[in-house]
Amino acid sequence: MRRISIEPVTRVEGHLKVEVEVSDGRVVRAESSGLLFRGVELVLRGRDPRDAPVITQRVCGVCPQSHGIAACLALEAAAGMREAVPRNGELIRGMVMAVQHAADHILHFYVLGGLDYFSPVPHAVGLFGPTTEDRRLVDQELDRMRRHYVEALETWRLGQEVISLAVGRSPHSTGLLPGGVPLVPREDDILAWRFRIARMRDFIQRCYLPDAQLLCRRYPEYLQMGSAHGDFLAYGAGVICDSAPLYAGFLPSEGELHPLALERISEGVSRSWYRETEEDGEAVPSRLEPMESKAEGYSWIKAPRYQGRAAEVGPLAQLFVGSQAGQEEFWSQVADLLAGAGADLEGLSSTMGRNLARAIMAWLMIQWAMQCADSVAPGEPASVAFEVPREGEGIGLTEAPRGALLHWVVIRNAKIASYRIISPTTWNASPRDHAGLPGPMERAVVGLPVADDEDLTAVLRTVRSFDPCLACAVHLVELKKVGGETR
Ligand code: NFE
Repeated sequence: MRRISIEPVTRVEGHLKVEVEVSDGRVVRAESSGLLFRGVELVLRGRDPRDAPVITQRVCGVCPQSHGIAACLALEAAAGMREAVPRNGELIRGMVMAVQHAADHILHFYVLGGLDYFSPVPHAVGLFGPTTEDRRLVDQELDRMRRHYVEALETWRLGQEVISLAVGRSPHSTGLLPGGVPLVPREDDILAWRFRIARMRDFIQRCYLPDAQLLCRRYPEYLQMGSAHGDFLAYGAGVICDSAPLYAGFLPSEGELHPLALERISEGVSRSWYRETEEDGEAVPSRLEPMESKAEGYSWIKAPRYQGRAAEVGPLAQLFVGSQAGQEEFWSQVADLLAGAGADLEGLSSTMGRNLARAIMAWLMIQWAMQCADSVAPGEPASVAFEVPREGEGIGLTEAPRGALLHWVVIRNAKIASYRIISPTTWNASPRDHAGLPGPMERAVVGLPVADDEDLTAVLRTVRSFDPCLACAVHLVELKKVGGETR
């Protein structure tokens, strides 16, 4: 038995450690550790509720609009005014969200996880390329990938421009406010968005989808390994827009889609560096020296569970849930794209299936972004005034690029009394729970081959197929004065 630690895992956001035990050339056990903690929820306590979309966007520079939108949805729910948000506001939010997904997925393929298979720099290894000699693209294909890499960066920038033009700037947009988007869109605004979305759509169709399909055909065994055992959770679009390619529900590996029931969500801390006790419904961290404070702990990430199950979230979950909940039109597009990669839905729960699902979701989302832009009514307002309620409680559910995102706000005396975020990587990279059940990423790497007991290529490819973001995954820390000592 050999124990190997990868710390930090590069080409992911934030500080992730993955430790595996290897025996007879296979991973037999794994632990995923979030080694970064932050206190955004505690920063929010006692503040004006309108600060929530501004501050929670600082959780992360990759998916800030998801946090901004989830915070707005939670505040509007708490104020009982979700229905009052003008249709234009919902459409612009929908467009921003969809463009963010598409841009972020492109980034994963060409800059982060995709570089496990090809490199923009000839013969590069490690940070800029595969850590292995397992390179199967021929020179002509590699040249094409390199050209696409440069185009990917330009396309990513186009996405940031759409977001900036619609909601102020990116990252950390100023125009995501409760009540809607503070803009009366003109024809030329809509034209400026559409022009850029059309170019993004072209890139995804011409480059990203064929490239993702090519990797599936070149590395078919990665469509057969790396499953997290197939319990999937998705929250759906959140914004009220027609034809969003995102649906909500929990799909257990052995059964049919359940409608979402939020009371089935729990957050465990038995292996996380937090105290087991609950205060105001929140687990509080134990002390600043995490390694010493809880011997069995190994992560700052908590362990969220749905009905006790370690659900996987993200594009793969969005596709599986969507395939059960969506209309015919949704499914026919997806089936064709899977076929082009030599894949099918039944076997898609895998390392490469995650990457392919991400490309397919980018394609569906960019089309939806265009539909949203097309539906915006020029000259009509996109927001209404938001009155801070004295008392209230609200939940905002949406899909971030990496999956299901929840914000929950409690307002007392017109101030934030409590704020809770459960973000996608908290689900995917969660540690074991009190029952010993590993998180999805920990399960996905068990059984993977490790040549010579040391070649971790398959492990890294699988970890990065989740596109983990540790900045998003860990949120809560609370320092307490105990007997004059800060803990
Ligand atoms: Ni920091 Fe995020 C996304 C959110 S991941 S990137 O997508 O929420 O947990």
